[in-house]
Amino acid sequence: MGNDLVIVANRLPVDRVTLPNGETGWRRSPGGLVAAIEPVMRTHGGGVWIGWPGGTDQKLKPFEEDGLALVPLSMTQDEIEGHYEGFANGTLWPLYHDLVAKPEFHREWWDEYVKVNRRFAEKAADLAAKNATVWVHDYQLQLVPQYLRELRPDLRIGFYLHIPFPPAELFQQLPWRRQLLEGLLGADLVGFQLPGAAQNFVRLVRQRVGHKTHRDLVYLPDGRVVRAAAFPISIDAAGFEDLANSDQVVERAKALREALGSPRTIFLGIDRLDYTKGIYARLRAFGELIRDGHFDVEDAVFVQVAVPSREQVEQYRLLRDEIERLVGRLNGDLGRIGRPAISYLHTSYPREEMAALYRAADIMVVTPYRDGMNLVAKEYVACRVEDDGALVLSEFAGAADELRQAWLVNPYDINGMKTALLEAYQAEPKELTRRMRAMRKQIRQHDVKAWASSFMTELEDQVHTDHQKVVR
Ligand code: GDG
Repeated sequence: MGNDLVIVANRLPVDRVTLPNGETGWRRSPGGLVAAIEPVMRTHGGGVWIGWPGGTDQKLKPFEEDGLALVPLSMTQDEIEGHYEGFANGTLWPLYHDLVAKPEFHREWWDEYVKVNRRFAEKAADLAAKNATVWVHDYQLQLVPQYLRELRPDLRIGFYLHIPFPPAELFQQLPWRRQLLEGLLGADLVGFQLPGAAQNFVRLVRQRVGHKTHRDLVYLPDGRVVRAAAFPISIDAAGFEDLANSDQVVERAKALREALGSPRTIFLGIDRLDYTKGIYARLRAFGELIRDGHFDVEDAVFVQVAVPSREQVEQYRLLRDEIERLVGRLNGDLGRIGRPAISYLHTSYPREEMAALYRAADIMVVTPYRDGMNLVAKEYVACRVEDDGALVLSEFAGAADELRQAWLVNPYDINGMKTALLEAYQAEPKELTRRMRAMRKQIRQHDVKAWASSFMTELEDQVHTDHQKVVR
């Protein structure tokens, strides 16, 4: 007995909610990952998902939610601080995002990271059937493939990194660089958002671990072959389109415009409040356009949704203060009574409200300094069912590789961003339609289901190839 498919991710795909009777219940988390993986689980006869449920509750038993079999893996307070807030979000996150913030290296964080990765691997080893497939997700769990391979050499193991994988010059700084590379090499297939990331990985393996490599393949001394390749993640495009077309969302989008005072143009930003997302610089650029007299608050407003994130981490608290100071200053300098230049919301919203915001906004502004993909940009495009609206997108988001018809910007170049914002503001409807049509086609053809199934197909083929090699 056991499961033919095991998903291992830092978080379970559910959020804890308090029910009206005071008891704890669960609600499916928003976000595409679970929607993408569910069909894959179904074709594998169910499968099981291992993840941290949040909090330090030690007593949670495996449970089922919405037909998904979930196995909670609890963490102690020390593990949360060392593994999650520490090594994952204080070391790896800034390092993998081009040093946008300074990564901290602490040996005790690393020890917790190792411990937690080992526990995830042991749990997956317990739950997987003979020759089962295990799909491990993201930077919090890069050692799991290796530990799992040691415990269960029969498994086929896939790993997918949702964030960028940095060039050797940056990765090299990590005191534990070799261990992390060896951790990933436990997988048969290592997936990245972009081809450049896969190349970075293969190059580092050659340089730092000394294995032979050829193109996207790594040859291990024991005869195993590991493949590194790009699988750009996407969204449930049809789902967003249907949502955007629903009466409720159409009505809500109208109401939002009116609530904002029916300006000619609504600019929109929606991001986790994270220093990689470039929120501060984009608001500055917008403020300067008003100050320079290109438009005023009657013509244009900026709605910025900043979704609370990692609030226990010091750098995130500082960032929040900086952004909120800037918003206060811009509204004080540029706003009028009943007309703030920036409508700033530090909160998260249900999916319907997100879709209504996407529908209401004329210009979506996505300006990360570095982003694995950025799904918000793709969701905006999917919701533009009238083929209008403009996307201003950072060249340094993975999404820029596919959404070539966006106004692409370098987020470090404030003047360049101002020019792009202004061009989008002044663009003719025909131009907007031409660009949006092309982007919508791309998103429709490359949705999240295609992403998940191409990863699974490659994973199965990869193991098959190894097997033939051994037989030969
Ligand atoms: C990481 C990588 C990569 C946000 N606020 C609300 C809400 N969201 C949803 C969005 C979108 C998702 O969260 C955010 O995804 P992003 O891709 O924009 O950014 P990260 O959170 O940094 O994600 C990233 C991604 O993983 C996937 O591989 O693209 O590069 O950094 O789907 O819609 N959803 C709801 N309410 C909110 O308030 N319902």
